[in-house]
Amino acid sequence: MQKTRRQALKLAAAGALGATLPMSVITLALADGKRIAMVVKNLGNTYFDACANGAKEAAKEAGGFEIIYTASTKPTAEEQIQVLDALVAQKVDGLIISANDPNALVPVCKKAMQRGAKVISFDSAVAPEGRIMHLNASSTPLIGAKQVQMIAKTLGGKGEVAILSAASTMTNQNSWIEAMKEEWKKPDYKDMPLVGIVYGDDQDDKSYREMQGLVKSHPNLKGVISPTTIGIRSGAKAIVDGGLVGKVFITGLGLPSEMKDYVLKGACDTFAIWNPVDYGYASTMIMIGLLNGGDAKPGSSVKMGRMGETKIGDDGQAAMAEPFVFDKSNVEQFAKIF
Ligand code: RAM
Repeated sequence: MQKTRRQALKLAAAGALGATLPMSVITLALADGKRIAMVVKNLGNTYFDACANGAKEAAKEAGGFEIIYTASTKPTAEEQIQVLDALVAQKVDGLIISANDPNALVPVCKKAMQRGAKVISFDSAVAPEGRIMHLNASSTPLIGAKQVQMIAKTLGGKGEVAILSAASTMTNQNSWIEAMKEEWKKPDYKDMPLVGIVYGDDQDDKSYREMQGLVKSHPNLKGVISPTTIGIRSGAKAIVDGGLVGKVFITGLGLPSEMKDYVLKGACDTFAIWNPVDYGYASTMIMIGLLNGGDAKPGSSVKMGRMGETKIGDDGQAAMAEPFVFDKSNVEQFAKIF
């Protein structure tokens, strides 16, 4: 990169990003090579930190790419659009987005693509008009069904169950909840009714309070499914703090490193997740393929480096791999990894 261009970028970065993004981001953004921004739901979520580690691994393996890992403080569409706008102004080459709202992000994503950037989503999808493709962690029906099956196994198929989700606008949690409801239609679950859905907005304090509220408003509640790593860890904490171990069980999608203690204490019997490092890696490898001149059309296959290949469906979506299930027998081993 020319020195003058670097200096211009430095000024633009300081003006456009200085208020929103941490200093390290600005430094990385000024390095040579194509710049890929991984824009996640919000900062301070260890799940996304692991995804970013995978993204950096992919960039290093491919060579010639820089990763800008960033997000807003709060997981809202409004703040996320500001972060994206700043990155578009800074002319990043690629955007890998986990959306706080599928539709609200479309205009800024379209603007990025009109200016020549490649845009894909992972984790929580942007609506089709706003991205080239979306990479799901795993099959949506499978993730939904698995979570209902896990709580049914813990409860022996009997008792009231509620869902503690992230924000009501988040694409991934909403599609998993739809898939859970499909599974719930089976006669196996006739004695295990779904009694409520609440939203913790992927904030620890709100998720904790929503969990306490569920227990209060449903005195016969036996189980909670939380399809978010923030929700499940906060819900599990509320079970332990509230002396509810053995009375109420939580399951869902969690990180072994954050759920280990709650599994050992008995607040959670079993939970699931895919490897977030692999997920960030796979998404970045797809972006690198696009930046190297490849395409990602429905019906074609895209390469994900050491994660193999995946076929894109007619809806412009593909999936990475199967989720893993954790319990007492393996949680400690995986807690060392993610
Ligand atoms: C939280 C976020 C993320 C989701 C995981 C399972 O970290 O909501 O989007 O995929 O949970």
